[in-house]
Amino acid sequence: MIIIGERINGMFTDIKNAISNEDPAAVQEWAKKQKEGGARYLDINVGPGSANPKEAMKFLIEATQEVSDLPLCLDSTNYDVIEEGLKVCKNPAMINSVPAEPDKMDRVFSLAKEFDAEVIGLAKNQEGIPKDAESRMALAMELVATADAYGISADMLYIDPLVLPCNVAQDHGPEVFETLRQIKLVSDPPPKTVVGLSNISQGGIKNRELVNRTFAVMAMANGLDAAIADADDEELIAAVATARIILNMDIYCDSYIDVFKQQ
Ligand code: THG
Repeated sequence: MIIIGERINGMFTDIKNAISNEDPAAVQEWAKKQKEGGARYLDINVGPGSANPKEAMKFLIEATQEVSDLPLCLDSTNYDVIEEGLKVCKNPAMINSVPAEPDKMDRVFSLAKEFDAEVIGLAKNQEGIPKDAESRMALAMELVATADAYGISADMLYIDPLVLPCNVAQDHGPEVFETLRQIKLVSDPPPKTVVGLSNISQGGIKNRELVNRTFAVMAMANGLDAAIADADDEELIAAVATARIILNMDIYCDSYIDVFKQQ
């Protein structure tokens, strides 16, 4: 499973302060730390309530790229902010994200084509996030078909079935796993899959890291390809590396956790 480091996000106080003080230190520290932890992409999110989100996005990207060559996952619901970010990315990026809504898909898939970017498509639309796997699948299929019409092949697309906190939406868990399984049957090649892992334990759940880790390996067993996650959680990384051995995705060697981090 590919780890997309979640930590460069203005939802965290140190990153929020870095933006308002235009001080890149915390951003760069997290860029380096997440790569060392095993992240293969870095999520970049200016957070809620940024006064100038376009400038903030550019600042975070430029700060990150001074110390890291990892591809970036530009995380915003404001597509002008995404576009501004794509212009300053050195490597092809990932756009995070687009729901299955025609006007938004038009904007995002056009940007993806222009900038050769991968795209995360969300299993939601104007009506919100459906509960059952069937309805999530209908939205996934709409995303795959629309992307194809814009010349974006399924392997450039990551479908996010959308993970909700298990203390408020416990009944969604099995539906998410079922969706992950069915997505691989949609097309050949199939789209990839991604989740926001820490969502599962948001909102005052005890043992957050254990909940995240357990969800991660269960989702991997159902075919999950990538997760926006805490690359600084060594036990999560160890569990993911171990699940890859058990699922026969990597060759066993005694130092497989170190090997996973360096891949
Ligand atoms: N899908 C996609 N993108 C996403 C998400 C998703 N991007 C954002 C989010 N969800 C994934 N990233 C995070 C980052 C942090 C947390 C959860 C998900 C988190 N933060 C602490 C909290 O809320 O408790 C903040 C603590 C603090 O303020 O210090 O858990 O689902 N495509």
